[in-house]
Amino acid sequence: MATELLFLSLFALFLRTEASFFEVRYPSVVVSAETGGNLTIAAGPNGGNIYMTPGDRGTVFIGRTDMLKLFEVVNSQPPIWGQKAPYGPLGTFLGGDVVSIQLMAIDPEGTHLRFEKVSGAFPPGVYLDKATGELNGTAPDVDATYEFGIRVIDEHGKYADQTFTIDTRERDQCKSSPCLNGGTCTDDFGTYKCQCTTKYGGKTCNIVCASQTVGVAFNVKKIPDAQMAGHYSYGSSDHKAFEGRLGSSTGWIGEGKSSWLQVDLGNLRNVQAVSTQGYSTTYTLSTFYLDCSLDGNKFTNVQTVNGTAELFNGSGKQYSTTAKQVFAVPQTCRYIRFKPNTWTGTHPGFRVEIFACEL
Ligand SMILES: *[C@@H]1O[C@H](CO)[C@@H](O)[C@H](O)[C@H]1NC(C)=O
Ligand SMILES: *[C@@H]1O[C@H](CO)[C@@H](O)[C@H](O)[C@H]1NC(C)=O
Ligand SMILES: *[C@@H]1O[C@H](CO)[C@@H](O)[C@H](O)[C@H]1NC(C)=O
Ligand SMILES: *[C@@H]1O[C@H](CO)[C@@H](O)[C@H](O)[C@H]1NC(C)=O
Ligand SMILES: [Ca+2]
Ligand SMILES: [Ca+2]
Repeated sequence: MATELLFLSLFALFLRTEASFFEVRYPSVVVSAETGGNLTIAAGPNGGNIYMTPGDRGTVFIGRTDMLKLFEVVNSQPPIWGQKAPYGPLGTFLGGDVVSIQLMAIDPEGTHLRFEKVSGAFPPGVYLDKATGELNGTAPDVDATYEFGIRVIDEHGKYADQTFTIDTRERDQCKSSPCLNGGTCTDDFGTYKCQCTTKYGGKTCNIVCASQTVGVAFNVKKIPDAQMAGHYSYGSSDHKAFEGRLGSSTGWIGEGKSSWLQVDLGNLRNVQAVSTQGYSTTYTLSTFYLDCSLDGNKFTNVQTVNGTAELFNGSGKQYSTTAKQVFAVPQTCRYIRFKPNTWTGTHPGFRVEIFACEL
């Protein structure tokens, strides 16, 4: 009895462990499926092969993966950097020069390549076209070496990295002697600066400052009304400060010597001359002083070479004549005050223009 029981229980154990749902046994070959979902295809021990052959245009999938495509990817060689792009310098470029470099790489399988920067930095202003491998742009005006790593990637995700450098050289923008009229040139980043001699201004010292109006004149009005102010103006309705513009049909009228007409240029300028016209037979300007200020608070008078306040001439009785006065010493100012000193008629009355260069 005891041996029977032992046999039965061993048999039950055997059933549980070896319980195949489906099994085909050919000598040495087993195809079996378990209830749990495992499928086993086993070839025999003596060099048994397993063949899976899809039909015409058929595919062997494992999961969703086409096995032939998978092997293509596995076997794909990484791209190869070409001879025209050896490790190292891609060239030396002068500031402002056009940079146009074709990075050369091929894929042994001939798939389409794309390019990516994986390290370092391009010169500012130079960009990589990721689809074509072109480096395009404009070289910066600076002495520098830019090192960067590029990865070229094929359609199978196989890649090769390469490090390159681009050298840039600062261009001497002073070489062409751009500063006119005795100006001194200083080379700069992508540009130059001119230190002009006294009478000249502008980027290339081409402007005669004493001929360059700031635009107070009535027909120009670059200086807005709000930038003109009068101190002790005469009368109430017309002849306000903003009417003191050269060529205006009216003008500014002051009470007397303590009056002034102020023009705010908006920024600091190299001021070199002024023009005035009287207002009418009754309101004129014979002589005047000029005050100059950097900040609208502290004013100093425009002086002669000797350091005394310069007395300028208006047109006096010839009230409609334009009287231009060029400074003996150019002044840096933002605010200019016209201070009447003598006049004919009852009150000083006049219209103005100012000549200056931008700094
Ligand atoms: C499938 O087979 C594996 C490996 O032999 C086994 O660990 C797993 O338990 C089996 N799964 C089922 C559901 O039988
Ligand atoms: C880069 O330069 C090349 C050659 O001059 C030109 O054909 C290409 O269109 C340029 N690419 C870009 C993105 O500017
Ligand atoms: C400046 O001073 C010199 C000598 O002191 C004199 O000859 C000249 O007339 C003065 N010029 C002005 C504009 O005052
Ligand atoms: C103003 O006129 C007087 C007399 O004609 C002249 O001597 C003087 O030099 C003039 N001043 C200026 C600054 O032009
Ligand atoms: Ca490849
Ligand atoms: Ca330069």
